[in-house]
Amino acid sequence: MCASVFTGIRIAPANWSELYEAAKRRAARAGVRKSRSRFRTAKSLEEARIKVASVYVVKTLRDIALTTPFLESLHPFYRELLKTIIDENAYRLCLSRIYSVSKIIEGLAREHAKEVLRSRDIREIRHNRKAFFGRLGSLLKDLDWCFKTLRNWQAEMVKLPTIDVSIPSIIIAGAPNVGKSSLLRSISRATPEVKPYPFTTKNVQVGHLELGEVKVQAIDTPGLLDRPLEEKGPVERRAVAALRFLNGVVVFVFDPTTTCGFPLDYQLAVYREVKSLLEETPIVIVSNKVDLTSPTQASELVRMLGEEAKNLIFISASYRIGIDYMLNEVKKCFLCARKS
Ligand SMILES: Nc1nc2c(ncn2[C@@H]2O[C@H](COP(=O)(O)OP(=O)(O)OP(=O)(O)O)[C@@H](O)[C@H]2O)c(=O)[nH]1
Ligand SMILES: [Mg+2]
Repeated sequence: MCASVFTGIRIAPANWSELYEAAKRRAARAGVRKSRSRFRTAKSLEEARIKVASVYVVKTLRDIALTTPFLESLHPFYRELLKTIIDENAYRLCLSRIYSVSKIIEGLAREHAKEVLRSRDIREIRHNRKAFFGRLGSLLKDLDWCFKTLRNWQAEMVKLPTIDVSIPSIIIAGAPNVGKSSLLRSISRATPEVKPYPFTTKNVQVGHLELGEVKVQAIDTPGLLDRPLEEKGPVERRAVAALRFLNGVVVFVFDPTTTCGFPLDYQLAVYREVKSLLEETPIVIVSNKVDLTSPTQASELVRMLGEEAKNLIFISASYRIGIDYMLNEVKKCFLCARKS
């Protein structure tokens, strides 16, 4: 399994003073070899304090700025996923501010260390050291909002699933509560939460399986509502990201029993919308909850789908009915997609 693009992130401090105090503690522990003159020892000591504090802060700031992924360097799927968590402009701004402040601190430390060495008496040495820590404090204070905001986003980012964008995916989509997570459970080793009410799944979730020789991943997505893309909230946009940017086959799930709480014409509108999002990704349509479905409900779905009903597969995710047949159809789609 590949490592998530969001692992190894340096988490931002809880607030500016956490970083500032840590730098001061490190500076206080700095030691120098004593020279014969008290004046020279004081100079070396204060210079060392400035160095130790600045090296620590600069490294921390750079680690935060450089290990938190740049939007542009991410695969479009992860970029879209990240956009459901962050405010794009603020994210870019904070990362670039954190980085530029690290450069300012570097220059400032150099300048103040020189001032310390140029000092004519002990009072001046201390004054220069204090001036450095004062400037350091106010620069970090200005980053306080960025630290807090970034830290909250990072906490969400590390929870995002590890999806290998280079291997084929079975992307399970549909209206809420139709049985998507139950289907993921029945075809893979994943154990996502299944509940008898809508909006249980809030994030994309991944499970692994083999289709013959081929290793694939199955992606369960949050339920989609019939509303335009611009009106979709972050949870739905995660499903859209998977549909638009992952390679593979989409399995669209209908629930003709409507025990999911969404009438068939509503589910059909969601289906049409999903199809419009897909460019070349093949789509397999399944009618779930066959164990509960009456003949009237089944024929109503067939009627509504018209021509497209010829490929409809009746399954039960809970009772594993029709699942092997469905997987075989999915496999055929993978093979077709690879040939074309
Ligand atoms: N009888 C029956 N119930 C099913 C079947 N598949 C799923 N269910 C039930 O339908 C309800 C919703 O199932 P989930 O798998 O959580 O549905 P979901 O589409 O993932 O729901 P959201 O994540 O909220 O969008 C649960 O009570 C399941 O037990 C099935 O094949 N037969
Ligand atoms: Mg679910």
